[in-house]
Amino acid sequence: ETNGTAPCGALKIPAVANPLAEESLDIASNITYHARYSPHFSPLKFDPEQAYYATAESVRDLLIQRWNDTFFHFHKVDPKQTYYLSMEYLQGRALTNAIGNLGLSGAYADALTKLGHELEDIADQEKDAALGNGGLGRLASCFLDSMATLNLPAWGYGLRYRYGLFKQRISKDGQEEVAEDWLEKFSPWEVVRHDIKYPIRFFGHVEVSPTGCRKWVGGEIIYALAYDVPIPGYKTKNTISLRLWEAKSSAEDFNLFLFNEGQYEAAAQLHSKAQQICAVLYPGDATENGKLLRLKQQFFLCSASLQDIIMRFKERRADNLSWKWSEFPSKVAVQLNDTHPTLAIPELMRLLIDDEGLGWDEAWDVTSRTVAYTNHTVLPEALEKWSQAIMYKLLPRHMEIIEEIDKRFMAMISSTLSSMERKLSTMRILDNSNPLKPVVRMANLCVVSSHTVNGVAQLHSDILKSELFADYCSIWPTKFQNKTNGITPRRWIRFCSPELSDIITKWLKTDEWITNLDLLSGLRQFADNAELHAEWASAKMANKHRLAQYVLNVTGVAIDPNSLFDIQVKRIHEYKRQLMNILGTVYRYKKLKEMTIEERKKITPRTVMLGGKAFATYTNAKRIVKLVNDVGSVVNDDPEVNNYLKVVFIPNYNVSVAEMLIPGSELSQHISTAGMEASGTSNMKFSLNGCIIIGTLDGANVEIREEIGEDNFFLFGAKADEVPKLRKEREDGLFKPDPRFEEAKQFIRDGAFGSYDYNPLLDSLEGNCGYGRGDYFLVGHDFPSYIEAQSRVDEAYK
Ligand code: HBZ
Repeated sequence: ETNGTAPCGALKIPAVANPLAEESLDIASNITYHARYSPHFSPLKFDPEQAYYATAESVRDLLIQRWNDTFFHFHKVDPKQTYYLSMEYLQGRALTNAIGNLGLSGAYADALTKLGHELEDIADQEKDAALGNGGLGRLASCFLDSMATLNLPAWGYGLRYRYGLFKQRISKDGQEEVAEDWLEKFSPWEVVRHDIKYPIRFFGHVEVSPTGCRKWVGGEIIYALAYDVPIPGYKTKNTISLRLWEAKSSAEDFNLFLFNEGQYEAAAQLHSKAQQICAVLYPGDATENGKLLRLKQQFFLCSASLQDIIMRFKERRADNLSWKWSEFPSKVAVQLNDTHPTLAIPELMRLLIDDEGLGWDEAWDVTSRTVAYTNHTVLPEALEKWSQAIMYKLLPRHMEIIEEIDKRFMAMISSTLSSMERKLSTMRILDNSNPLKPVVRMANLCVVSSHTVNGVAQLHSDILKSELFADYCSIWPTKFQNKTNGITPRRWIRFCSPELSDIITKWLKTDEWITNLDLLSGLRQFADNAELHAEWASAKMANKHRLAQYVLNVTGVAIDPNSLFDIQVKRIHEYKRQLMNILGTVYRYKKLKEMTIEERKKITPRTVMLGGKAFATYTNAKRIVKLVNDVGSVVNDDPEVNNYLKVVFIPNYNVSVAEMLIPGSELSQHISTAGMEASGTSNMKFSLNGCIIIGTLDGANVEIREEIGEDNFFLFGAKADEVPKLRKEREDGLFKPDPRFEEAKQFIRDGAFGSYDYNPLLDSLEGNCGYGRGDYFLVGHDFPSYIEAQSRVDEAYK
């Protein structure tokens, strides 16, 4: 079924116009079949929930054949496989995506109508699979869709967290976190593979044989069991796998004797330890226990995935007795999604040396030609460092291997470079500068061991080369690359905004743009076409109405679809500067209050929407969430101005909520301190949906601005290369705040939005507070140019 082979063995599988035609399958009867004969619920019920599960199962039937065909095809062809190792996948919902990728949206909608349901209501029943925090996790999921669509032989590996990212509830006290039970009933998209199970060791010690071979023994063994999720490509049969590991203890570890003695907890000790491993995404790591658990999770992912990868590599050469380990890097690419799966490096070395009997040099050659690392942050506090003491305890053999890598690396740079002494201390993998708490620098281990290191936008990759990894770049200049992030156009326009997509397809006279966004530039020739403008405006208005209804449902606030819809949605972080947005909104509110009725009538009405989750222990982020809600309560209830301004906090921002918000957006805010947002990906989603950007020259904003043109990007704020000087000036007491900035802060301090004490939050923008470095994120510096850019937006919108 293939018609040629692309580089790396990527396969061209011809698109099937109507896959159902060949299968002559009756969708409605297949759904009914599942409702009847896959009885997950009491019989004879077909309400939306049951209809969802039956529909999903009928879609899964269609995917299974493609999935098996894909597996066997690649098994036979044996191309180089890409393995994406990620602690996070923010998959969101799967039903609409799968049906859309199969080209069956219309057929399923019709079938469900026959059965008395609407596809949209049924799709709404699905819980988001939120096995990730934010951009990094969503990037992993977008990559899976794109790799499947590009017919690439790729696999994703991750963990099957019992509880994913928390559900955010908003009360009068601000954000509350509630466990999100995404598996409460079950997920119809996962298939447990009872035959795919690997032992994972923790703790124990290293034994040395008389011949000098080292072996890791003892400790505890937990099993990794595979759960596979099919990832269908768009308009192709290629259906790849996301393999999520679940932790299990073996029956032998259940102590029947103790249980019968009434010692129930002791009897099931290992069972409960296994359950902890995949219990939650990102367990709090403030305590030693929390750190140990997070490290266990990371190793669990790495060890299980590498054992699986090696098994597959061997399986594919079962008929060839003369294969060599040196071929491994030409058949296997392991991409590390940030440093979280760094332990894949020492684990691959251990498996090759201790289990497969390779020598150090051969194992190092294989490992360093196989592994590549993507960096997603330059924030020093986000660069992982693991205590050597914890590592010795949990992974004694890996710690030995890391020490050896560090030793050899030091020897290499000492012999090749002069006067490296000063840099050695920052380039080393082991950081022993604090003898009480020696640590392993995971990013350094990744850089030293990977063949390629990439940043996620041009500016970010440049900063990696000139700052964070500058010393390494001087010895390995070609190791560092840029790979600007991307998003899947299927989920982020085709399926979430079918109206706009149909218009684009109509004018371009092809839907090829859905797999090749370069073709969108073909719309330029119609830039002045009034008919296109009218169609576009009507699609946008329909999406705004849908969004307004959603906002009313979840917040009780009625918003006006004729106002400018201004949206900032992303994780709440001081560097992303939601605080600047809300201060600007407070300033706008104050000015509106001071205006006469006649003056107000000239104002562009605006609805400011903010959404995002704050990490549970991030105090200032939680204060920002509360402030936005408090400002909203006052502004929305103020009859003098609420025709001109509404402020809404969108609760529980997640992938499905984004799919609702983005199509209805007109202005989106990407306003991080320059140099701090590695890329951003929602900026791409908003732009794709015809939304204008207000933003700084940061991350992928820079490249987006080049693509969409300066007139579609309201630029403000300091440039990345000015930031250090501005911080220094602040430290030296040379910064003079703009009176508008002072006015907005003072209005809040005076209690305009209630009695909650916002002084600690506002103090972080002054003096030497916040990060101990006084307005480290330069809100005060950028505020005046931000306000002015917002005024330009108001004028342009008119
Ligand atoms: O990765 C984000 C970056 O902030 C964003 O700029 C970029 O577009 C995106 C994809 O490249 N980073 C994250 O989302 N990071 C995390 O979620 C994270 C999770 C666990 C950590 C540290 C960071 O320990």
